[in-house]
Amino acid sequence: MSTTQVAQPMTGAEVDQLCINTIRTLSMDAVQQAKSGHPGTPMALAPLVYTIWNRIMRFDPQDPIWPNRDRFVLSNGHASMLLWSVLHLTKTQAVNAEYERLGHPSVTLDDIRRFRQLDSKAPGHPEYHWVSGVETTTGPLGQGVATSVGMAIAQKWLAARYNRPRFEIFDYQIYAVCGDGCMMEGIASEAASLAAHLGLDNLCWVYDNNHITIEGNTRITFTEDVATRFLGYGWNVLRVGDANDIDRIQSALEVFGKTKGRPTFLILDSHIGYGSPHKQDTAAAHGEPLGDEEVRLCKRSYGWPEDAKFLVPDGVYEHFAAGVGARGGQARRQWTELFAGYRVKYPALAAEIDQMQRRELPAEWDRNLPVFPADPKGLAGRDASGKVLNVLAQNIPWLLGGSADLGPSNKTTLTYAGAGDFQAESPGGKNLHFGIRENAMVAIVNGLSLSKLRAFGATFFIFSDYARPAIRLSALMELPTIFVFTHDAMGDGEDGPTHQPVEHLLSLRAIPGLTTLRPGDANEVVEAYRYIMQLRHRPAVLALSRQPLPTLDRKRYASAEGVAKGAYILAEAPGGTPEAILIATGSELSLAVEAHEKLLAEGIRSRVVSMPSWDLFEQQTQEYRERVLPPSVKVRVAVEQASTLGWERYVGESGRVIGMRTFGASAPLKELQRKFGFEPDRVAAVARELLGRT
Ligand SMILES: Cc1ncc(C[n+]2csc(CCOP(=O)(O)OP(=O)(O)O)c2C)c(N)n1
Ligand SMILES: [Mg+2]
Repeated sequence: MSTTQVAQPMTGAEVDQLCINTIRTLSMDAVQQAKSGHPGTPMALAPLVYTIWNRIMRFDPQDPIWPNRDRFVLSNGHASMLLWSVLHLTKTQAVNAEYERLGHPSVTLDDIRRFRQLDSKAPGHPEYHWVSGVETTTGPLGQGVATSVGMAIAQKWLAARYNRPRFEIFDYQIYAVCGDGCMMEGIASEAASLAAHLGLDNLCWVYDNNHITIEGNTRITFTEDVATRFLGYGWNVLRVGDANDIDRIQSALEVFGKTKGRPTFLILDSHIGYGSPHKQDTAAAHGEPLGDEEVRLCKRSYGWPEDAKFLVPDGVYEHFAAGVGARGGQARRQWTELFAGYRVKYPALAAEIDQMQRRELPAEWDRNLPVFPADPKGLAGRDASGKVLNVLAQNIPWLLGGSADLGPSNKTTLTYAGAGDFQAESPGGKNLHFGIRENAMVAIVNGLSLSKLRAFGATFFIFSDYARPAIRLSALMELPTIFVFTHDAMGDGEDGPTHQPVEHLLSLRAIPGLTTLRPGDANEVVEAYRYIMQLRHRPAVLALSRQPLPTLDRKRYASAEGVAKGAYILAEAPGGTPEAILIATGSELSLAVEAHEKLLAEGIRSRVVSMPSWDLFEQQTQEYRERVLPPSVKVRVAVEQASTLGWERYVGESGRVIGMRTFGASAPLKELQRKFGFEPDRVAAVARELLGRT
């Protein structure tokens, strides 16, 4: 048979099969051409993805960011060819970062031919922000399913706030597909437990139960009873015993659609590498090309032209257009009409939805932000943060979030009247309770953000380690998420080294695109939030103190507005030409100021640079950076209760870093400050020593 001679299908079943086999063969061909990738799972799950997309989902390929679309998450991101195939076959349109439709397809056949190659819109794993129609970046197993829980929470919250009688503005569903890997990852368990607790009946996970992972059959690693586990969480558990039975799959998905009060877990028994005579049901089908000969044999088993490559037979595009295209298009048009009526009746709410979709802030979002008067006793970073968050959350209706069971410690609880708790029976609440689930928390915050809510998550800074994988994805996805991490150094003294971060600042500073801020007093906290809130495509981390920090006298020292530049001259040397520069962040800022005053009294001209954010400072012009840290001033001392690594770039060869080279210890903070040298006298002494004035 030549490539064009596929017989016109006669029956509905035949055309279904033709579409499914197109997904399979595109996937095999792309992997073969790239000489890398994962063919087996797309071959097995093509019927599932076909059924979800073409029979069930309300998704309009013409407008992949229509707010009320159903969401599809491919948590087993290695099977990305499933997504590239279906985005291509549905002719899903491209959208840019400003949410404008570009008038060309998101994934072309050429992209698929160039699967995994530079600049192809068919990369190795699904990448949000790179390919339109991808709802979230996946690849690190477990992240996708956990993120889908955030999407489901978002839908519930949006419905609670915006739906009105006869105006169901938000009623979409979330589908996530996952494999054994996702099921084994702990993050999925955290997320599944919370999803059931919250009764998220808008959420369906389909588990590809193929008994295969990279090292072989799961009998060597994974023998738990997954169904019982999910029943235990409180999910509605369904099973379809044959991944090729699309009618059964459809029925199961329809049961999901009718299930109230709990999420649905559909176990789908499948055969990895389905149709491959030598590789089906083996780990070999997971992550390597099948080989030319095996590809030919697979195509033969599908009744496909054996030598055809990247073939989309006649009728396939049309069938997707008649399925998801027609259904999604109609749903979107109806919604657009509904929303026009809503806009007339509820203009203020409609305006909120518009702003949220564009990641804009409402007018006067920063009104009533506090200004803290000078106070030597001062305020803890976390307390200042709590006050600011409570103001912002009242000004910005769609700002919400919570903590991993540390709300009272993180001071992230929204306490104003009407803030409310998000629970199954109160889905309009703005206080989320993540429980002790830091891993899932951040993925869920990502899911909220992908749904255009402005979301924050909080825990102790030390446990950012548990949250890091999803923070990284947040940066990779360019999401404006907010992470509030308190107890940022040795401030919780007696808790000891298990609770005292050392390497965490450096490790977060190393994540590209993530803005990390460690404000030095209450007014710097305000300015940090002011900066963060205006971010549209970048996540931010706030590292905040547990203990009170003196509120600096901003009449004597520079305004805290300098925070937005990452570093600024807080206290200047008399005459403006310093002999020494003291650089500090967070709780060490007031130490540096005290040391500066001591040096001044001795006639030593020092300058204090407050440096809450390396990342923001690096974004400034060279001129500004050299004004703050003039290259000619070699005597520099940096003070930070964290790993010293990296500070060389600011203190230079002849500077000195007062920081942590070991873990902390369990003792009252004062003793720790003495033991580890975080005292004004020591800072002054180091400066004197470097100046040769001992
Ligand atoms: C967190 C994480 N660990 C490891 C990997 C590497 N990895 C990619 S796929 C895979 C096996 C996944 O098995 P399964 O989910 O059953 O996928 P299947 O082969 O059945 O498609 C592994 C270990 C990963 N992507 N993410
Ligand atoms: Mg598997």
